[in-house]
Amino acid sequence: MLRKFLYGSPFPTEAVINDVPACREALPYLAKALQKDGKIVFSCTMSSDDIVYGLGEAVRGINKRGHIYESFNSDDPYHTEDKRSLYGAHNFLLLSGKQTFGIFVDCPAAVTFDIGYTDYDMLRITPSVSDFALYIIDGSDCKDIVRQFRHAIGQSYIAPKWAFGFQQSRWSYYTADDVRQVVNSYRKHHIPLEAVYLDIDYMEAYKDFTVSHERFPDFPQFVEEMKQQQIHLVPIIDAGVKIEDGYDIYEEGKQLGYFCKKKDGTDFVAGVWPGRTHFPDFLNPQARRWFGKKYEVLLQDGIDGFWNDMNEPAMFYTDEGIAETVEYLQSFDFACNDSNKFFELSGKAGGLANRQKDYEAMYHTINGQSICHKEVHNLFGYQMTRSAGEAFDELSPDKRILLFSRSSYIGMHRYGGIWTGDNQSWWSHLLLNIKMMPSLNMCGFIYCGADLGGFGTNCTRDLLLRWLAFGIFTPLMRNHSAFGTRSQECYSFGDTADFKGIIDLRYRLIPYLYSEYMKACLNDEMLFRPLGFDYPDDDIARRTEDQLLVGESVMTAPVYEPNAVGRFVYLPEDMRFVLFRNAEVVHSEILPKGTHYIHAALNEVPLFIRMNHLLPLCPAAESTADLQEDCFTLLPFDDTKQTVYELYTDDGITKDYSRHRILRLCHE
Ligand code: MIG
Repeated sequence: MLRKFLYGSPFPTEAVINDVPACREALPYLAKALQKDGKIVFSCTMSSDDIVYGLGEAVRGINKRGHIYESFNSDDPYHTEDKRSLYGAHNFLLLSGKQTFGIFVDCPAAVTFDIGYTDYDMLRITPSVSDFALYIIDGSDCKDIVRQFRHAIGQSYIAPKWAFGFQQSRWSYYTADDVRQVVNSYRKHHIPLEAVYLDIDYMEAYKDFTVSHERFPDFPQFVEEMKQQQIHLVPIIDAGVKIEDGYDIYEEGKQLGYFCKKKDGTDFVAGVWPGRTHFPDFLNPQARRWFGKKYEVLLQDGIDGFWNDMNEPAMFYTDEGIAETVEYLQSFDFACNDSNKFFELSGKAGGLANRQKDYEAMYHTINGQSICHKEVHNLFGYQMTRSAGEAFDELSPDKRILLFSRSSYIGMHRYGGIWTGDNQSWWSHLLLNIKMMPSLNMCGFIYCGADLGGFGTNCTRDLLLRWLAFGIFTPLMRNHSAFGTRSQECYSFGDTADFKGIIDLRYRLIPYLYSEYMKACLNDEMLFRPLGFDYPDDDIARRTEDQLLVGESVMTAPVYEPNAVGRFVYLPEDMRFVLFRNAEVVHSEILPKGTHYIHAALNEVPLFIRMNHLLPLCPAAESTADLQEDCFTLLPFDDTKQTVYELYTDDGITKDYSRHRILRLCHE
């Protein structure tokens, strides 16, 4: 049962698709009070055993207890455990324990979640504004509550099947020849590759929907050339539109009044990669439609995938911010002998980016009404991605287009997936990637993944191998790294056989992964689940955060520490331990419920097959187009017994999901 409680008159976020009537009953579970500052605070006592799941893209564990989070979409490339905000606002919590229920705070402005941070046994939720909706979801268990929530927010975006192939990215492959070289290297070593990403430097002066003729002469021809090699090119689209006379997007947006404004009605200006830009007013339906149509030029060039970046929106600077800083510098007493003053000075320049003051100075125009950006901040990336997603429904009604975004809000999951932004080449971020996946799935984000190998700082061979060994399970399996970091492609670390072995295994798993992915999208389920969701009565399972269930048949227990030769794994029931090397089974045995140390070398991938379940594998291939899905190897939990797996298949590209088939794969 899902109940909606209304406070004030909230901005329609369209996170929930049906018009749920507001409930007049007393609010269950939570106490409501007014804080001294006038903000409403909802609170409840948690028993020591309660686990709090949720918040989607956020730091720390699967159990969110012990920290304070703030939903305020932020471009912050340091995802350390002290952070309160990342790029998304996913305000869904699920308390599991003495009382089990879900909470969704549908508020487009900042919301604070104090989850046992101030007091370990208190949950306190404080929206920064007084207009919002609060949903309370009751159900029989965690899975049921998530299913109901997901039903309310609508079906998750469905990616094309080719987007389950291995993808390579870097900031940046500057020229067509750079891209060719990446493709040739992968093909030469027979490491599967499906897509190469174009980061900001493919554009002409960072102008959206342009392609540099100098670096990519005859772009449509190049897209075709790549297509011949079964490679998809995926260009980035940034939120800011360069201010430049003669640039059509700028000229049109300005003329039509489709850019965000300042209080005085002039167009708001912020500096991002192109220099000074305007932000399209994605919250305005007409502007959204207008911008979405712009993707058409790239679709016409043969492009069938996009990633939307910088849509928190990120701002490097504004003229107002610079003016303030200059004024500060001019009045600064450089002769002073006060170290605190000098700390303040060094903070000033860094403080130019993403200033609260700038978010407060920006305005949206919706149905002729002006709304301060700060009140609706968390919707910006959502509405940018919706703009593209809705345009694709018109421009490409039959064929699925790959689309994912950096910033998001619940509701955006209907239009695209997400990647988790600028992580680092740290072992702790591999673990963070593992822990984030089920939280994202709870909020409807199923097509997602992290930058494998880590975005910032330099990756090492062992870290990349271990990260890929987890990445083979994530729908978006993309290696991406930042400007200035060492090469991170799978052929950049000497012998490539180990990389090939792991990525080959990914391709062998694709039929299963795609099948489980589609079931999760179509039936409002989670592809990645914490163990506690399936084994709610097992206290150890409920506290295990470094192992995940992937679909119905598999449990993964990735190695995420340097120099490890294996790891301890907790089995909540008897399971079959299968170890792969070079994408082949090298060890397979049933292990009893309990804790085991399993060995897994750098070039090996362990996985576990659940009791009475079956894992189908197809032969390895270098591209999804070449997958042979008619000769499966069936790995059952118990090979002496009959086991069935129902494999969902469809053509992987059209949008008519009713034309799917269910193959009954039976081991006997
Ligand atoms: O300010 O386009 O998260 O994936 O490579 C950095 C350059 C802008 C941030 C994205 C990252 C991308 C980078 N972008």
